[in-house]
Amino acid sequence: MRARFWVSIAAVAAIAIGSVIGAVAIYVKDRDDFHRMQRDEAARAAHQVEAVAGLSIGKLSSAAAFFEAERDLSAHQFSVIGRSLLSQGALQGAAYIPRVPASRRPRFERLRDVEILERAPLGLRRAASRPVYFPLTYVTAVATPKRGIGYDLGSDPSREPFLLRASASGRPAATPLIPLLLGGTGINVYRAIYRDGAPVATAAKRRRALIGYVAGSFELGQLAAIATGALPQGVQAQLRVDGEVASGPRGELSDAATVPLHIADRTWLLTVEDPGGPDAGLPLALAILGISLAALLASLIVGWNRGERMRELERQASQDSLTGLGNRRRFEEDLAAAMARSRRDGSTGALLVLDLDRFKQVNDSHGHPAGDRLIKEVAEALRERTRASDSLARLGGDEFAVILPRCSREEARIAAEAIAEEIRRHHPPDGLDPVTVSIGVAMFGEDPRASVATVVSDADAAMYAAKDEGRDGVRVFDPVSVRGDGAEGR
Ligand code: GH3
Ligand code: MG
Repeated sequence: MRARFWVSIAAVAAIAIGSVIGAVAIYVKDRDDFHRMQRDEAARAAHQVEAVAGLSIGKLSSAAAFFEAERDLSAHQFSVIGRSLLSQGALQGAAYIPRVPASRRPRFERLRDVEILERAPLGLRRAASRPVYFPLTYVTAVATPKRGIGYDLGSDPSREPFLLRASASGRPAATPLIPLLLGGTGINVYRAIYRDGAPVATAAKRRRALIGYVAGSFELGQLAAIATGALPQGVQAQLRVDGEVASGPRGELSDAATVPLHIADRTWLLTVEDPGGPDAGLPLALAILGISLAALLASLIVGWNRGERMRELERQASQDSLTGLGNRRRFEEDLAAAMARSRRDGSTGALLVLDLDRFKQVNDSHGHPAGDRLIKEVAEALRERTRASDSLARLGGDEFAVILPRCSREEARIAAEAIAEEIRRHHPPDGLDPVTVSIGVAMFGEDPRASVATVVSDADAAMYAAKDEGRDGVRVFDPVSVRGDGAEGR
């Protein structure tokens, strides 16, 4: 029973552990799927930003090529190509500065919405004083008369190193985040312009061939909007550059995907946090269900085991361990119950008390274990000779009791004779001699005042009478005769 109990508990534990493992496996798979999806979302958004920025940097190259060819263009050709670049968005503005003696004022052409003044502003003078042209950003004053203010990017210490980097490398160079001249925060990307056809294979050659720069600017808000626009609704995007959060929520995003984002020669980081997250509901429900089921089964098994143990203890407490028959306690309960039943239905029953004859001799001659075996054989013979409704008990030593409910005095006598005959004829194995038995019979149900004790004592008296009569016989107690001497003959 213990083994069965522990096997059941192990099975229940396996259910609980299995459901938890299953739940964890489902959750891990969900989480992996979610992270893959989130990484894909981040990569898509980063590519979108790179594509848009790449397009603008490509336009810078077109503008650079335009300026490289400047020397070979007439004012008219300059104007036609310049307008075309303007309409494509590759240029915000262009000014044709013919090579004229320094004493003569340069002539400006007004293109699109950039106000270019006829009078040389501060920026131009600076530019003219350099060996190369630096981009000039112009803003128009609102006051009348409108005066433009030129700003020479090369004069700005936060921009100049990147202009120099672009010219030295021959590739577009991006600034870190800076305040943009036209408002907001963002980055500038510079591209060097080299004299048309000049050798640019080495840094020294590039320095000699340099004639100027083109610049593009990217407003941070627009970059962030491109990334956000490429993401599903509700997904948060954070842009980092140089270790700082440039846009999006501050601080670390939890359970987020981060991908690199390249703009010119600078790498940004795009971190994306999808609020969806892996679905923990199903795995949680599975784990709870499994554990609840296991807990329920465990409590049932423990309860059932306790019941089994109680029944086993009860059985042991009322059973004779050698023969498996009822013991004296059980016998007294059975007799009381049988007497109560016979009082209820007005029937009579009989108690048979049996004692083996000269049993001591068996022990003495063949040893105690042989005596034990004989006691078991007698118990077996009693079982064979009685009905299922009869109660059998071993009262101790070589003494047994049989309760026969609903039987008359005569029927009791016949049953006792049959038992005596069965034992008499029984040939035990192991070379033991057959034994005989003395049986005393007492009726109950005839005298309503009789108690368990008096019926037992009546049967005992009858049994002792049988012993006195020479053993191997049945005596039925006769209540009419004097107690103690009341056993009548067979
Ligand atoms: P009598 O005919 O007068 O009954 O003689 P007896 O030898 O059977 O004597 P009695 O019934 O008084 O004694 C029964 C003996 O049974 C006493 C004891 O040595 C023996 N005995 C009691 N319990 C056990 C037991 O569990 N196993 C064995 N082998 N012998 C037992
Ligand atoms: Mg005896």
